[in-house]
Amino acid sequence: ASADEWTKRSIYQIVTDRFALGNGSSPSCDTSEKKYCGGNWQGIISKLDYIQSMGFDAIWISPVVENIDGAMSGDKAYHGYWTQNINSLNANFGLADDLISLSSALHDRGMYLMVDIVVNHQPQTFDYSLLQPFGGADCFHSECFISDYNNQTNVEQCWLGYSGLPLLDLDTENSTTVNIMYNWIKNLVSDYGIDGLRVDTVKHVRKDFWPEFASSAGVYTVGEVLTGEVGYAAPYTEGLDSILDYPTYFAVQKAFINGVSGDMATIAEIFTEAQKQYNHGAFYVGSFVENHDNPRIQSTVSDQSIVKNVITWPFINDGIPILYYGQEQGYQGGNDPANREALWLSGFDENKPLLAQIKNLNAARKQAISYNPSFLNNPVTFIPQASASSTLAISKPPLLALLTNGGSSSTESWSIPSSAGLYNANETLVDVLTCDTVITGSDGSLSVTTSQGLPKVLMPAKSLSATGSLCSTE
Ligand code: ABC
Ligand code: CA
Repeated sequence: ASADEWTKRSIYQIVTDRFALGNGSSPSCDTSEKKYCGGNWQGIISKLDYIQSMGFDAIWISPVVENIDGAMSGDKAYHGYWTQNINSLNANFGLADDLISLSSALHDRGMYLMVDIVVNHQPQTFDYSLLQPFGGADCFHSECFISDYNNQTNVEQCWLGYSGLPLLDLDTENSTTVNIMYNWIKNLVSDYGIDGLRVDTVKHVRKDFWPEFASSAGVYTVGEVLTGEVGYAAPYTEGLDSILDYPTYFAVQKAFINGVSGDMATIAEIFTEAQKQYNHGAFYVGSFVENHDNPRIQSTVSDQSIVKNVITWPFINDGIPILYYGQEQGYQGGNDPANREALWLSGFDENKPLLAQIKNLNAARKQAISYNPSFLNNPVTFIPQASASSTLAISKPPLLALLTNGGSSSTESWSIPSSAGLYNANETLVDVLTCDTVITGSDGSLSVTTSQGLPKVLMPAKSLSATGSLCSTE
């Protein structure tokens, strides 16, 4: 599927080993052991109802290719990022038929499959011939660990990891190697009916490698460029369709994770830069507030009002929302590996408060897309607020999101002047997270106050369908 087709979607990110088992069992899973816990592709198939009922219509799964079987520094490759052979599959997750079944099960439901892929490196083994098809030291850049993130050649041609856990850096300057990779991705996508790719370690491969990689893939590509700088990330939106929106992720973390001491206005500044500097604006970015490489929000934040505000962000901006599995269950794991808890241990409880909110956010976005034909091409604007350090008003008609980092004991106010031109006089707006209503003033302006620091996502009553699942008026 193309980037434009993906913009309508909402993605649920899965660590395959930690989501569900095909046989329905619930083994214990100690994340600190860094071992396989048993999750597999059949397990995902068995829980597609759970994912779809939250409103997601795409999943992103861990890398699928065969990984080293042994341990590196005592750790196993349960995450899938330690490729041994790009031409075979990771048997811990299933057989080729299982992956094909997952892909068709998704397509039968009108859902998309996004697969994580790694080009940049392979783990070091005692026997180079195990690394297929690149079975020789000369297929890799010579040994040097990345030591200077300000030196782009060092970032591209030296190795990730360290001597105890080295990742051999593929020689992506060699045309034979490069062509193998272009052919591989073309075949992988067609063999398994893949609809999109999450591309790992993009900034560690020269930029001009990516355009032909993306065209060989022929589907939406979203790259991981781990940086807080919009200017550094921007050029990568030329070669791939887009990138995971890490710069805004960091701004969101700073704004909310520090509570009221964080500055909400920074989110608007960084995101506005992203809209300006990225190819296709921010429309094709993957927008997220948690993932498998960073501590979960609730590892440091306990105030549920703040959590609810943070979780709202990916669903109300220009990008494609991505939710990291376990957020809906209120998981609290810290840094890798603690943030990769087994989801089956939650019992897939569908009565959790955050799950209800996520369902509403997905429904609101879908309703906005169908109500306003230009919703997906209309960039969000931030409406200046008097208390800009603790509040944010984000407009993307018919949505207006009001966020705050004040926390559950704060009272916050937003004022939307009539000059913003958003509303008519005396118009009824519905907060789709609670179904409460507010009415605009006689000049079309809007004043809203909340007492518990909760987020609001307002939609004009006229934009909601009378019978839909979202605060139906009948
Ligand atoms: C293993 C163990 C861990 C242990 C670790 C040292 O080794 O499991 O317990 O802590 C996979 C596995 C990991 C595993 C690694 C290493 O492999 O998932 O569990 O960790 O073998 C991608 C994937 C990631 C994956 C790999 C490797 C790469 O998403 O899951 O890890 O295939 C760099 C890369 C980035 C990579 C990330 C882990 O490391 O660029 O692609 N992720 C700075 C640098 C970044 C750097 C980041 C973290 O630090 O600029 O390049 O990411 O080291 C901002 C700045 C940024 C700065 C951030 C932190 O702050 O602007 O520049 O990032 O403000
Ligand atoms: Ca490299």
